Amino acid sequence: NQAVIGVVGLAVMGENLALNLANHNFRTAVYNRTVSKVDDFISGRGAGKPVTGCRTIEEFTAALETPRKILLMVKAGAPVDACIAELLPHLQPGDIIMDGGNSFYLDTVRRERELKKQGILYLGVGISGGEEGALNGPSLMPGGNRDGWPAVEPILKTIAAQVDGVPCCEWVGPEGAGHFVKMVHNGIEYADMQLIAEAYGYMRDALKFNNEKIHRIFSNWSRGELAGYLLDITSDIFTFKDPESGALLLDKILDAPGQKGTGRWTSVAALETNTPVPTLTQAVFQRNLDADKELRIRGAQLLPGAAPDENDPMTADEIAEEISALESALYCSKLCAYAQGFALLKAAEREYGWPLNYGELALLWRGGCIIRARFLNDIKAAYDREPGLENLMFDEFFRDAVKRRQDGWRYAVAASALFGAAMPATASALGYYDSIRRADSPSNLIQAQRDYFGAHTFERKDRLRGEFFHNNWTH
Ligand code: NBP
Repeated sequence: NQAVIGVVGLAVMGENLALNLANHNFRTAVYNRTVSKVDDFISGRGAGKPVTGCRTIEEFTAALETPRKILLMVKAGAPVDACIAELLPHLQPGDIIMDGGNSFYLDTVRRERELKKQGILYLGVGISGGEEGALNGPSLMPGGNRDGWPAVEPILKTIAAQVDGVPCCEWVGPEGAGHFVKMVHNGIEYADMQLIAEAYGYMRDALKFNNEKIHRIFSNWSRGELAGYLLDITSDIFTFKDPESGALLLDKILDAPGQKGTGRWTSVAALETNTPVPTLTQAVFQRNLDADKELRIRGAQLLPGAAPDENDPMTADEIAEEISALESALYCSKLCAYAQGFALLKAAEREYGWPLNYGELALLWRGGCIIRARFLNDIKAAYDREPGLENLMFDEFFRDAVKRRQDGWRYAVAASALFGAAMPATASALGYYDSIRRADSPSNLIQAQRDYFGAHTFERKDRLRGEFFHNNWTH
């Protein structure tokens, strides 16, 4: 009774994925460095399911049918290399190793190339959806050595989230493409979360709405065009009471955000490939800035802010307008964040030769993952209309969507600036939008400055591109 697949690493993700596989009747062998976790799993959540607990690597590799299909779910970085080194002496050519962790995509490129030389088929599989997704259906972004795909395709497609009968799992591309796509997903996730938090901050600090009102607004938005998992959970968060005080739990949570680094990788990859992703990067910077609570407390004491007029209370119409402007700002900024993320995906083709199917990627993210949202259907439709779309913002549907909303977006950014209630990611998105629609940028001045101090030369508007000139500015 050989196992169809094996999972190495029984922490949160590995354990839930092993259960997901077993629940779909794939006999699953499991192994974990700390062997007691195997025993706990077999006698606990895995009891009565088609799982084979293995206490050594030898037992584990012997328990698997060939070619072996092994899913690594260990901490990203050195642990992945350690697991591969431990497995290798017990594998044979044609065996498949999948890394389902949040590995850095260039590590995946290196591992795939090294293992190919030994006949081992290596796949970097981006997995999103956290604990719940892992158990009930994650979004899966497999890439790497395509020769390994046919054997694992039916398994991965079965355990993935399904939306309208379509599994959120499709081959992404060669080498590190799967992990690259997962990384960009996480970068978009950072921006998405930050934009929602900024709308909350504006409602709380500038509009002085109470939590009940903010809850109603998020809950309304979550049923409209912004519908998606992150707004659902945001709305839900406003219903949780702190068991100790009875107050809203959110009000008790320290405003010092954590991060595990995948958002930062997205920004680094963007810088390395000269791809502007200001909203995604602003979201990472904002986590850094907000994490320094002490600095902000000192800043609050030392730095003067705006002095907004203490006007009469707003009328119901004015309040409705403010809310509608904020919703427009969130929609348009979110769209810019996706446009930046997809531009970075495009850079993977340029930089690494990984042609990606952008519409297909939007479908992968419709279920299972954190950024799942109704909106992704519109992105898929945009790439169906024009697979080579230069920038997501150029699509006719989105151009029209922004046309209808841009007044509200501009108002929200301006009002937050006047009030001094920072909405840096929202503002950066508007800056991105206004920059990509400006045929004449002020960078002629930058070129003049560079030529002035460093003789870096410039091209001229009245000459062909590629002809460079230098002016003697100091004669
Ligand atoms: P962790 O990232 O916390 O990793 C813990 C696992 O790694 C344990 O099984 C541990 O074994 C094993 N491990 C370590 Br640490 N060093 C090892 C080594 N040198 N050799 C062998 N095994 C080693 O687990 P997780 O939160 O389940 O996440 C797994 C992967 O999935 C990560 O890459 C994570 O970034 C990614 N991911 C997580 C989520 C999420 O929501 N948590 C979502 C999507 C992707 P031990 O028990 O012996 O210490």
